Amino acid sequence: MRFVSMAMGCALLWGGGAWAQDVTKEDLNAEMRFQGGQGVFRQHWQVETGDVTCDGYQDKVAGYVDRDNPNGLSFLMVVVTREEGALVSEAVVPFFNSADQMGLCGDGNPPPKISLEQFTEEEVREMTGIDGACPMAIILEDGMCDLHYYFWVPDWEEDRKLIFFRN
Ligand SMILES: [Ca+2]
Repeated sequence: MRFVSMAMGCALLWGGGAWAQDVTKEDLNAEMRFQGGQGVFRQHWQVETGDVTCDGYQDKVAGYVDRDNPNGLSFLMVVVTREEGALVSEAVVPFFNSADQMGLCGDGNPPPKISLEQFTEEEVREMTGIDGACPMAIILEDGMCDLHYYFWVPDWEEDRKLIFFRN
């Protein structure tokens, strides 16, 4: 029993962010391949770098128009970060010509633009109605419809941290 609690103590210690670090280009390549398959390397990605998880380390956001998605023309956007040293990514796949709230207008030509914008915690609370979101917004702009905002919420769910907001 004593051994178990010591082991847990170590895990907590490492969980304190000791292994967190900036996401590298190699990390991004690995996670893009994981999320999008081998075909991602034939695509031209937009890449943005910034701390979208609010842990003090640089993350990467990449995306491209996916014309090979059998479910329809879509935009693959992947957020890559490190959590407690482990490489983690989350993908969103909004479809073009979609009436869905998360959908994009147009046909992907020109491609939507990814950008990062710093908000205040208060502004994000007003926008999303929740507390605890990292106020560095990931913005997806298709030039035709309302901006799409994504915020990383560190304590949201085990496997899903990105929340979506649109005016
Ligand atoms: Ca970060």
